[in-house]
This record gives sequence, structure tokens and C-alpha cells, in this order.
Amino acid sequence: MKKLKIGITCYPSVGGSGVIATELGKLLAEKGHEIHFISSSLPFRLNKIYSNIYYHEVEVNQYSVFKYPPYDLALASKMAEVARRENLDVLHVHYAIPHAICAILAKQMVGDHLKIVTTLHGTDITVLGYDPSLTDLIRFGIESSDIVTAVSDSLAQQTLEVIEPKKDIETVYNFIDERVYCRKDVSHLKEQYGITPNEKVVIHVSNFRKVKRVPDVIHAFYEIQQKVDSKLILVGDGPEFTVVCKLVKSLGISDRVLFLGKQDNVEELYSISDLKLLLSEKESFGLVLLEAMACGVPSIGTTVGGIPEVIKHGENGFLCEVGDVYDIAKKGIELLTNETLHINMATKAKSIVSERFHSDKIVKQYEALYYTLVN
Ligand code: GMT
Repeated sequence: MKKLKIGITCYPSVGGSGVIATELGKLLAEKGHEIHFISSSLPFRLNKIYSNIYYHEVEVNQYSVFKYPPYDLALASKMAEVARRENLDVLHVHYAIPHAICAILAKQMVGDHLKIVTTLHGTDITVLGYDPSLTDLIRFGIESSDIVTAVSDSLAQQTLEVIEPKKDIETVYNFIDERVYCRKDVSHLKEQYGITPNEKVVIHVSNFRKVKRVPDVIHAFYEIQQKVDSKLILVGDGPEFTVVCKLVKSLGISDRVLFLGKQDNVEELYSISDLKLLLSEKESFGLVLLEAMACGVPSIGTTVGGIPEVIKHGENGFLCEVGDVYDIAKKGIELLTNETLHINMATKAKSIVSERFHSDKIVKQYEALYYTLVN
């Protein structure tokens, strides 16, 4: 099969969609494809040199006539420039708004041979899709793409219901790099964080947006720590951070909660953890669940979006209703106190990652989609 030249556009800053786009680019490059990232800054996971990965920065000039700098036009123009010069086969864009729209413009400039694959990650449907001023534009972006994927069946279904595009949407799940996400021997970290060997560790990782319901994590942990000697590790930062800090203080559990802020090498933190909580009210997949599972950490998640496609209730964790902190705590206590149950769920968590979400399988799925467009 001919090796492909693929342009990838994503939001390059911290976030699951940027992670997936970048990891996909890296794994495709390892398979011999030529990858061109086109974005506003270097994707944060692009932390190693690959001879067949290129980065093209989109620069926006400020002119006094523009009230807002025209980033979308600069991106479309850069996509067209790179596609023409490098003879790209495919532009794989992550998010319909604005990336698919920019790619469509670039395709009009370059010609029909440039194919567009759009991956929907969530926010463009679960938030923007409900903004009537954008629905038609999102539908146009989806219908004008050559192939559209969504990161869960739930998101694909929701897109069809909310946006009503005349287009098939294929589910391609999130994945992780198994070489990075696996349980590491870092028991010294527990000591360094002042966690005693007997204490159980509960972990939550997010961008602290309201939609993640971090206060529910705190309330559930408050109940858990009354029954189980434990600590809560909070990783990430975002709009709700201050609210959460105040809540922890007011509940009198400051000595049991570690606020670590943004961290790299999260696999090391998962490796000292016993339970992961993801209690969002909207979540199209929940990449952080996969990361935890790959490190042998069972999870409790809410019954929303794509989470039930990742957590199989009673197998690799538990599902609870959004906001039902007492049920979440009850299940958490059960998991942390029943050693056999914990071992079984931890083992199942790892096997589900390698059976259903293995990077080889997911990258092949994307490759197969590209090859249906390019021959
Ligand atoms: O969860 C976020 O707030 C970040 C967001 C993003 O755009 O990076 O994550 C979305 O895409 C991830 C990768 O596909 C998914 O794993 C997350 O579930 C999804 N977030 C939401 O749907 C809220």
C-alpha cells in the first residue's frame, strides 16, 4: 500500500482531542506515513523528533481594520498552502468547528483530490450543536467532509439527532499508547506525597470545567474517607479549581486531598492509585478512563455519553447516576475494601483496553478509512 501524506489539525493545547490527534499522528508516522501538523502552536504531546513529522504554524496578523483576528481564514489558507506544496492526500481535522469548515475552504482552493476526514470529539455537538446560530454550519461541515468519525456510538447517535446531517458517522474510539500507559513501579511516590502504604488512593484527572462536576468527586470522597483510610489526588486545573479548593476546606478534609495541578507523566500517578472517579454530566468518551484502566485502575463513572461504552458496570468498574454521590461513595467503598473484587476489576480494566481499544486496532481503523478515499 502506498504511504500517505496526511495533514492533521487539532486544538494543540491540553485536552483529549489534542492528545488523540497527536498520538495518532505519531503512530501513523511510525507506520511510515508522512504527517503534517497544521495548528496554532506545537501540539503539546509532540515531544520527540520524528523525521517524517512536520509542523506548520498558523500565524494570524493583527490589522486594525479587524475587530477579531481572522484565525479561521489564516488556518484555511495555511492548510491550502501545505496541501498544495506537500501534495497531501488527506486532511484529518479534529472538531467540526472551525477545523472542518477551514478544511472545506482549503479543499476548494486546492482541488477535489484533497480528502477531508473530520473527527467529532464532543463539544462541537454537545455544546455548539445546541446553539441555533451554529447548527447549520456544523451540519455543512459534516456533510461536506469525505468521512466523519465520532469517538463513541453515543456521540455519533447524538450528532445524528441534534444536527440531523445526511451523512454516515463512523465510530472510532479513543486509544492510548500502551508503551506509556502501563503500571509503573513508583511506590516511592506514595511516600513522597505523604501517603502511607495502607492508605488507598482515589484519583480524578480533568480540566476542572463545570461539566466535569468536580464538587461531586469531593462529596463522594468525603463519604469514602469516613469508611476507608484514603487520600484523593486531583490532577488538572481549570475554571472550577477555586470552588473545589474552598469546598475541600469547608468539609475539613484538606489533609486528605492533594491538589497537583497540571502534570505530565500521569501514568505514574495512576500507578499509585486504586480508584478513578469521572463523574461528568457530559462526556463523549472519557480518554482519562482508558489511561487509568491501562494502568490497572478500576473506575467509577456516570451513565452519560460514551462512558458506558468504556466502563462495563460490574466488570472494570461501576456506573452511577450523575450527582448520586452516596451511591458513588457506596460503590467506591465496596471496591476499596473488597480485595478480590478490586483485583478482578483491575485485571479486567487492563484486558478491556487491549481487546477493545488497542492503539494498533484504532490506528488501523483510521488508516482503512483514509485508504477508502485515496487509491
Ligand atoms: O473533556 C474535555 O473538556 C476536553 C475535550 C477535548 O476537546 O479535548 O475532550 C473531548 O474529547 C476527548 C477525546 O476524544 C474525549 O475523550 C472527551 O470525552 C471529550 N470531552 C467531552 O465530551 C466533555
